[in-house]
Amino acid sequence: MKTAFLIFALLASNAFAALQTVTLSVPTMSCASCPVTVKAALSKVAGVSTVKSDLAKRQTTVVYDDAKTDLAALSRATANAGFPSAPVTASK
Ligand SMILES: [Cu+2]
Repeated sequence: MKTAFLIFALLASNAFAALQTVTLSVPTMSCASCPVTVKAALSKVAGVSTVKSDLAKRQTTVVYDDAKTDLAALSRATANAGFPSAPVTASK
């Protein structure tokens, strides 16, 4: 029963794996070089395809493959670079 569920979950996650777009609020971005650091950190995460930072809004929009990474990993990446972040919106 458990194994069957696991196999189903694996199949389902592959079938529905898709690019996700999330906007992260990065409140500590304060100068022109901050978004560069944030972008570099996010770009290193496997599965991330596009990173766009908006310094004025202190937000970064990330396009990622949800089969390879997740929101927690993205937040961890920015936090490790010195910029804690939190999702503003998440859409499919
Ligand atoms: Cu800065």
